[in-house]
Amino acid sequence: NSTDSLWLHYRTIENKKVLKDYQQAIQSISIQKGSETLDIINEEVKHALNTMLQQKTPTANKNSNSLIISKSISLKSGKNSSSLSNELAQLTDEGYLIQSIEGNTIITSKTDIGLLYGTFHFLRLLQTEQPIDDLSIVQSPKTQIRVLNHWDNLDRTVERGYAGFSIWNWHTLPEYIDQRYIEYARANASIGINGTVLTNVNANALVLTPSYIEKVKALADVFRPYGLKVYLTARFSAPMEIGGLKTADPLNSEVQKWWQQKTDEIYRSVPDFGGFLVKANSEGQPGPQNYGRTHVDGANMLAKALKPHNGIVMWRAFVYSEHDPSDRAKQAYSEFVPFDGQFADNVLVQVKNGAIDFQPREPFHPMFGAMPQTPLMMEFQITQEYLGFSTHLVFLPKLFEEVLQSDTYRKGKESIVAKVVDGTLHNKKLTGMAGVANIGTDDNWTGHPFGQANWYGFGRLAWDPYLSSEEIAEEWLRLTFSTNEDFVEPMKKLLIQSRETVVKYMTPLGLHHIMDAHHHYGPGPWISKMGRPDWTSVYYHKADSIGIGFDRTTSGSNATSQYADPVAAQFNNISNTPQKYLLWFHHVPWDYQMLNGKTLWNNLALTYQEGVDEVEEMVSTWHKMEPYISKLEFKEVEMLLSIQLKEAKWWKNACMLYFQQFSDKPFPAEMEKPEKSLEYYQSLKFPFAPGIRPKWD
Ligand code: BDP
Repeated sequence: NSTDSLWLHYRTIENKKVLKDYQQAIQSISIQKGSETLDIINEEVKHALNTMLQQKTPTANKNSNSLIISKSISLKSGKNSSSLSNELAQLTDEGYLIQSIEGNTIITSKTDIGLLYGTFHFLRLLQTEQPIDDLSIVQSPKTQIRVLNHWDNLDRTVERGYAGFSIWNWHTLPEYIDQRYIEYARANASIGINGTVLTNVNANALVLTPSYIEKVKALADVFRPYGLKVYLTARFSAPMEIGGLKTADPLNSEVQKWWQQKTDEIYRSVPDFGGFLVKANSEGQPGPQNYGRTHVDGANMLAKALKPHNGIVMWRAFVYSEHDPSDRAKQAYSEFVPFDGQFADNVLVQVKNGAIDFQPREPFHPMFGAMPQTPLMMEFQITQEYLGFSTHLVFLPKLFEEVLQSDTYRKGKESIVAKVVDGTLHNKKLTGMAGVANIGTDDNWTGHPFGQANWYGFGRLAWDPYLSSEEIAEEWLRLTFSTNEDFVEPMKKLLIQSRETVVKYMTPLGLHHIMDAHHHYGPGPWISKMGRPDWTSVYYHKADSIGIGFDRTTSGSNATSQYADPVAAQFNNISNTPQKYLLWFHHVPWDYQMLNGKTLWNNLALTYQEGVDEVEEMVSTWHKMEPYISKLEFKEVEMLLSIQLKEAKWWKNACMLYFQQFSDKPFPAEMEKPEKSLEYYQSLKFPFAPGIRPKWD
């Protein structure tokens, strides 16, 4: 199966002419030696060339047609290094050059890791069959912290995980190094991911005890030569739970000392430890507010302990209080924006892409651009908690791109979210992007073979938030399956469309959070009794006899006022609000006439129907792909698509029947009639739906 080895399959070059060109261009290789990372590069290149070019490329220093991989400082003096000095000066420590010079191909950088990234870039060019005779590539990552967030528990269950158990086998660590750890590090390095938070944000303090630190060290040692740093989640109450203190008050000197000593202890084992990720005072997690202190007090206390070691704090902004009756969409902004400028300089505030929670579609989070003096880090969810788990094919880079390209207007036009994330909008030194991982013990790593594209795409966008989702789709398809245009073109179209499709059959026109409670599997627009109103669906869709949608304008919750003015004005005005966000910002009458001249009710029905029809198209496209895919994978995806189709219909039927109670209108003729009754859909229960979840919801 191609997907067992992720996007690093290194198939023999399919196109005969291209193969010949490559064989011609790479007649010998010369790769620097002398460190673990350089050894990894040597092995990777040899293995890749053997299989892709079907030849054993000799190691020699020929005068031309050579592939030379060497740090800039060790490049043979002479034309090579001097002609590159301008380009070299532009590189960050992780950056690299790939240049064709006098018949040779030279990959160079300032550091071993830069060289590793450059090598993977070059191999990607071969895998995707790009010309390599006139290369002039200068690359540095646009963000600094490019991390996966594993919501992995110490018992190996994964919160919102749909690809098996956690790949961290705490039981057999530190002695036993699973080959998967190495493959994991290699895959991340190949797309430029440079950090991993091993543990769940709903944290367990035990990971900070000596016997776990020893295991963490073993993982860090494996990851280090791949440029991958280890981070941990810090449970705020750890000083009490494992430290025997009576308080975790961040202003208490004993507590401060405890964290300082704990941090020093971690660094003795893991000298390049990255730092802590913290979920505090959110959904039952402890935090500084338990002691009447603020997020700043909490974050800065940890930052101080990490500072001497160059560690960082990633403090999450995903907060909403049970005591705050205001619109949940407003709460993170209200709590954090007043603190702008008060966080220590090694703190990043980690913000989810939207203000509610990883929905199939959300407008960008209003915090982006609103804290000019605080590094804000993007948090995307790669695991598909709200997008069909690992049975639905949804290409997330399209969603990520939509957010990154959104214009915040914070400094006038073109103040897009990508510029907040890469720090250029407000000249930030510390920048980053986090992705909640979709990785588990499944053979294909991500449950759905196409889930790999989301891990891949996250990494590529963390490196360069300006990449287009089309580019990423094409790259991934070519790397993973085939470079045949008859495969790549239709499948690229399918991937790009898949995100809009899921929005259409789950939450069209700005609807959100109407999935079933707890597991979030399937439709549950009727969910109305939960521990808190903002855990119900009715809180979000507000359907009644007049219409549907959440009024977040000035006449409603006024969440629109958290956006910069042209954006706020746009969202406040129903006729200017993009239809994709209509019900996010407005409570709209069922008869409201939309751009196509049809009523809201009919548009709702037609959009759900389109979602279903588009999954049908996906199925038929897939059937044409059989010649390009292994038998097993073809079958797997075929089965998964049939689940997706069944569930798309389920979403449409359940939601339309439920909303019909309020609209009291017939379904338009173009909508296929539901097969079952509303009572039937409401009676469905799924005790086996995967993805362990916390007690609070
Ligand atoms: C929600 C998940 C929950 C997480 C929470 C978070 O349902 O499992 O703990 O986000 O991000 O999406 O902290």
